[in-house]
Parts: sequence; structure tokens; C-alpha cells
Amino acid sequence: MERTFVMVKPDGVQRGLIGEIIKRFEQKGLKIVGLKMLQITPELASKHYGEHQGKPFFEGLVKYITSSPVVAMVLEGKDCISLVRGMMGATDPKKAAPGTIREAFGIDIGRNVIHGSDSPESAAREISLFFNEEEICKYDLSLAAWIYE
Ligand code: DAT
Ligand code: MG
Repeated sequence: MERTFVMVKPDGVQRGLIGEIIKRFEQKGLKIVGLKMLQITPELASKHYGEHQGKPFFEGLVKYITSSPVVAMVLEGKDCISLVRGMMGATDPKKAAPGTIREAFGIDIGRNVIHGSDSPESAAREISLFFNEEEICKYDLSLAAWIYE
């Protein structure tokens, strides 16, 4: 099964949206295999957002993502990378489709409450940046036969 890295960003934590966001993934049928709260350091932020280094919004992005704790998680499920991206909605909440997390909870692009990996390569890189292998739980979801045919 595919894995993806998801994070409730500082605004999501401060606004009391941790439970609401995790609930959507649980109810979708995705398996949570890693979960923790942490405060991102500037070093980790620069690695995580390395692809955006040099862009005009980079400094503000690092300041924001390090400003308050985040909740990081690893989710597992069939095609979960694209599935989660779809559930998140477009980067700019103003352009996010109805029913998506960013549409429901965000207004500004720089306060879009959630991160999710955008490709298998990003997922592998981001999971290893935030989690040790022993922090990822291996277990069977007993409901799997009621989620997958
Ligand atoms: P996503 O988070 O949807 O993968 P991204 O990887 O392109 O989007 O950008 C990472 C974050 O940087 C994004 O969640 C919000 C911020 N960001 C992106 N483009 C921006 C812009 N034009 N102005 C301000 N912030 C931006
Ligand atoms: Mg991205």
C-alpha cells in the first residue's frame, strides 16, 4: 500500500482543527501509521520546503511553518498520495474545490492549514525527514475488507 506524509500546519493546530482534519482521513478509510506533534526548526523547514528556496514567499513560509507546533502523520492506503491531495484541495484556498479541507478552513494561500506530499518521491523524502522507521507502526486494519473490495 502507498504511504504519504501529511501535516496539520501551525494555523490548523492553533485553530483547533487537528481532530477535524484527522477525522476526515480516518473516515475516508486511510490507515494512520505514524503520528506526532513537533515544533519544526528552521533547518527542518528549509529541508522540507527545499524546492521553494529562492522564491519570494520562501522566507514567510519558513517563518510560518516554524511559528507554532504542527501535527505530522504518515497515512497508508490505496493511491493515498493523490487521494489526500484531492481531499486537501488546491494550494490557494480560494481556488480549492467545495468539500475540500482548504476550501472549508482556509482563506489565504499562506495559511492553508494542511500539507500533503505531491508525489511518491516527495512522500518518501518527507516521511524520512519527519519519522524514523521505528516510529511507523505496522499493523492490519481490521476493517480493510469493508474499505477495499
Ligand atoms: P502545496 O502545499 O499545495 O503542495 P506548494 O508546494 O506549491 O503547495 O507550496 C508550499 C506552500 O507554500 C503552500 O502550501 C503555501 C505556500 N505558497 C505556495 N505558493 C505561494 C505563493 N504564491 N504565495 C504565498 N505562499 C505560497
Ligand atoms: Mg508542495
